[in-house]
Amino acid sequence: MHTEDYIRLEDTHGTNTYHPIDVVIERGEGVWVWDVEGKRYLDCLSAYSALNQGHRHPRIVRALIDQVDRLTLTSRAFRNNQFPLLAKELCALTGYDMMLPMNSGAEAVEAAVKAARLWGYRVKGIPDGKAEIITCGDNFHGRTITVISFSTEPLYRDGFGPFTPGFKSIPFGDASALEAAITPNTAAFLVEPIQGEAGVNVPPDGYLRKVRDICTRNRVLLIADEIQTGLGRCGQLFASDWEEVTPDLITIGKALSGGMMPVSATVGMRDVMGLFTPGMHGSTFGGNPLASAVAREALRVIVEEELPRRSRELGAYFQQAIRDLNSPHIAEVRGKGLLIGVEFHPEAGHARNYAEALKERGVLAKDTHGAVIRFAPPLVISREEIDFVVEQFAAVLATAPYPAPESLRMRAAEPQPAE
Ligand code: IF1
Repeated sequence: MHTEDYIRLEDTHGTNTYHPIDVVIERGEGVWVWDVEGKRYLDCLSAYSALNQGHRHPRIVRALIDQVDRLTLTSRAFRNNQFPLLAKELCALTGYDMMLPMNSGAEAVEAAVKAARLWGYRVKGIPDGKAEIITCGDNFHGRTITVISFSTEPLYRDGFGPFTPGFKSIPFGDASALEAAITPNTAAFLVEPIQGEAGVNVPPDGYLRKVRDICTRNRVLLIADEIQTGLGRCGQLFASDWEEVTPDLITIGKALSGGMMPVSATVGMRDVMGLFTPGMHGSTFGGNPLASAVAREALRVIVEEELPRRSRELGAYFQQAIRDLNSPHIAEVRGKGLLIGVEFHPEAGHARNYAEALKERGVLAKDTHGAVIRFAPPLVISREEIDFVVEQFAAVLATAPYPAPESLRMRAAEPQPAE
């Protein structure tokens, strides 16, 4: 079968929830992937930062194979010998007392919402059913009904009501808006340290420090969603570390398994996570021994291969190399570590055109919200491989008409396709 055969099958039998770049990948190793025609590409998306350790990191593959040959699943009705070790090691690494294991990122966010509400009622004394959680405009935290209940993106919400109540939205990056939105019934503030899906939106310096102080003064839990920004992606273990902020709860996912399988967790101190008692939460696969063994090795790789430091140093190098292109098409280069967003001027045309052109030159990157291309390669990328990406990007920019013809402009009327 060829590329078009796979595309036809997927479009016939797979629900149409994405507008993917039409490359059919069959093998991956490190930063490279190969399509079914044998063509090689450098992966600059890392499955939305689930592949910080690169495709099929040998140590994580080995951990997967060793564990799958012994035990894959017990459910939490019984105990296993891997989950306790993951719990201990994740808490030691993050500095928290307890963790709740889940599978998808959205499930970790849902668990954080439940933990915050439980704390609001049991500890803060909010009247039952009145807990409020403050979230940010342009957020992305997942696709479940409760999580899209606080999305501000019509494309993610329309047609799926009625929604879960108890959420209030404020502008991202504005600490005074948080102070103004807090009421005696506010249990928590949920925020991404950098908004990934919104287009790599970096808040003003000091924002996280300010919201930390506001939450502390008002007895509001600070929940950092580090599912995309965490585990080295932004140049520190967690993006919150840049401002030396310690959230009350952190959600973690994606690279927690090195891209092997869905593994997520919500971590926090005992005064919050200790409120859960048997029967209050659960998951068939949450904390399974296979996921636990894989996650333990995925974390060891992040620490021992110094991926946060690599991300910090190579991210600065990558951003500067793009800025040095001095392209008239580019309005801004932003981000932290190896989470980089390149925003195009409207006259440069839809970012999708640049993603398609990069694919033709062996680089896989993805546009988001029409005007931004995200460059987020695995953190194991080398300087020479970054140079390859920049060279292809320079060649694409050199041949892209500027201003772009009307046909290539952002079609604001059309909803921007989901990721
Ligand atoms: C899609 C992007 C979207 C996340 C943050 C929770 C989750 C995500 C900060 C939920 C997931 C993924 C989901 C995927 C595309 C991608 C994404 F932001 F990374 F670009 F959608 F916005 N918190 N992000 O980024 O984790 O349940 O998916 O494991 O849904 O299209 P999940």
